[in-house]
Amino acid sequence: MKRGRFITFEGGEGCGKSTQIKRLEAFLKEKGIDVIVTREPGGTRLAELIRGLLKDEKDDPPCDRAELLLFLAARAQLVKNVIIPALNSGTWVLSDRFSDSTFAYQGYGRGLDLEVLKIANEFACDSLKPDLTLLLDVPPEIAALRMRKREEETNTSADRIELAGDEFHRKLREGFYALAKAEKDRITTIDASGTQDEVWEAVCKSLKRLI
Ligand code: Z5A
Repeated sequence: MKRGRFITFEGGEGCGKSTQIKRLEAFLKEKGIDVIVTREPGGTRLAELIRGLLKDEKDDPPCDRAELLLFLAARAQLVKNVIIPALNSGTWVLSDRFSDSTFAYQGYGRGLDLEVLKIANEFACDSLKPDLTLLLDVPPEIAALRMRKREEETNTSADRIELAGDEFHRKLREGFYALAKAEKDRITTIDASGTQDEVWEAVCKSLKRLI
């Protein structure tokens, strides 16, 4: 049995990950490839409960270290119960965020020690690494416009993490650039400020080495 491929999508909020993942899922299914989509935090019952705590707890919001550990607990559960079994059975896994988000948000964004994060993250995900990571890069102003439009359309409001200020989002973007620079073979950066079709074209191009 050939192991499935593990592809992750990363970037700041509103960069268009979910939109492109849906397209890729449909594209792979059309090619006859078994594929599942997961998201982080989330993807199992326990991890979805943790997601609720992380995004919406306003009365007793997690401190930075608690936030890190909650993300990692959700990841450990998802990796063990969903991702590894799927990959071992030959199914491809597309994940809306994975470890790079922890380095970008909790490391570069919140300022937690990157070396500690590395060890803790490897423990949580049993050293699993994506075969390919697509970093959708979009200027924060464009992302903010998209998010506002979506909030109006769906009548929702920004969550606890989305409410972090401009300085946080600047550090976050720089963090993603640093991660991409350090792992050029795994992480492909895509300009995601164009139309959905333009971004999809770039996604397809970067998939060539896997398909
Ligand atoms: N987080 C963390 O801190 N540490 C971690 O380890 C992990 C996560 C794993 C999860 O939030 C939060 O957890 C996230 C990081 C943190 N923090 N924040 N904030 P989430 O899962 O709720 O949301 P998200 O991951 O940030 O994604 P999102 O907001 O749902 O956006 P998206 O998936 O990247 O974009 P989208 O839904 O595809 O598109 C957004 C809107 O733009 C939508 O209306 C689309 O129709 C539109 N769109 C998409 N593409 C385009 C283009 N090309 N042009 C114009 N409009 C577009």
